[in-house]
Amino acid sequence: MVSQGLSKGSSTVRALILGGTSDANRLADAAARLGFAAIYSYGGRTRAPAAQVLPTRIGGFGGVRGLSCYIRQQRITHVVDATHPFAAEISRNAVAACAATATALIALERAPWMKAPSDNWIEVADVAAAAAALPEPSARVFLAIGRQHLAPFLARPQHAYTLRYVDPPEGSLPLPNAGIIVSRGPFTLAGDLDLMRSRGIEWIVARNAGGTGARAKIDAARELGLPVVMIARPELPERRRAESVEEVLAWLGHDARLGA
Ligand code: 3Y8
Ligand code: NAP
Repeated sequence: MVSQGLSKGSSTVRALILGGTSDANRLADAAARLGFAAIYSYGGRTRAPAAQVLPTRIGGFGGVRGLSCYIRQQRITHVVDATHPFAAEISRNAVAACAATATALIALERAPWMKAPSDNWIEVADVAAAAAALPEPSARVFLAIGRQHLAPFLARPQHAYTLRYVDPPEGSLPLPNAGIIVSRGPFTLAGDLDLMRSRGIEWIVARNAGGTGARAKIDAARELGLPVVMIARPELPERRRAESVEEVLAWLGHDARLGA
């Protein structure tokens, strides 16, 4: 069910939560419990996103201008960017739209995963560099970066790829030699160990998402002694940041109690 209006709550705070992550979901549940007036926003990337306790909107806003209009029309007082660290465009738009409308903004941003001494990571700047980092000889590669940014791997057709999608694939396979697992996270260590063993995985490609929902493959790779090509996060503009739901709630609650 998608509704347009914000949930009822303190008149001081009217929050827009840019979601799509486990952290955003935890924040939304807490905000609903605490009675903040808030609305949850998905970009509309998946067919059936997880239902939220908060009223929810799905789809783009129409760039910075569209987001600015939305903020004004809905009388949003606080924007929480709880999107994924690689969702760079919406995050940049949120910085610009909040500046244009003088709206308070905070990012709920989980810390990146840090390489442990026993990890075998090849750290690269982006997806193209990740494709270039794979070995020349044919290998069995777990390409755990979804479905949107696979084109660079067309230049490395010699590998046997295992992909993991949220929704069933439509149309032809994106790579000549690819098997697709349809599974939405959060994932488990046992599940990812089983996936890698049963498919004889030799390499893993991952984004440095941080958080817990996607880290099972990193722990599984360590346990199996497999190399991980780790893609660094995109640069984002300066903005206020929090690493915990509690910090964001305090930021919202502080304004709510003392008046914005
Ligand atoms: C639509 C909402 C929850 C939230 C779950 C987190 C964890 C599981 C791990 C792997 C890596 C990947 C991908 C991933 C993870 C969580 C979290 C996270 C990575 C959903 C969701 C939406 C999306 C969008 C989707 C992308 C894709 C990326 C799959 C819902 C399930 C690979 C990121 O088909 C597509 O177009 C999918 C697109 C952006 C990246 C890509 O390029 O394909 N996430 N993921 C959100 C929206 O519309 O606004 O459907 O319920 C949310 C989650 N995905 O329920 O606890 O919090 O990070 N998401 C990556 O890390 O590279 C999977 O397979 O190991
Ligand atoms: P993106 O590239 O940063 O954004 C592209 C466009 O999609 C944005 O400009 C905006 O359209 C729309 N959009 C994205 N997220 C939105 C949201 N939460 N609410 C409303 N509109 C949104 O985004 P992405 O990387 O495709 O990620 C899309 C969603 O998936 C986000 O919710 C993100 O949290 C989630 N997610 C992404 C990843 C990942 O690896 N990128 C991983 C896990 C979850 P307009 O310009 O029209 O406003």
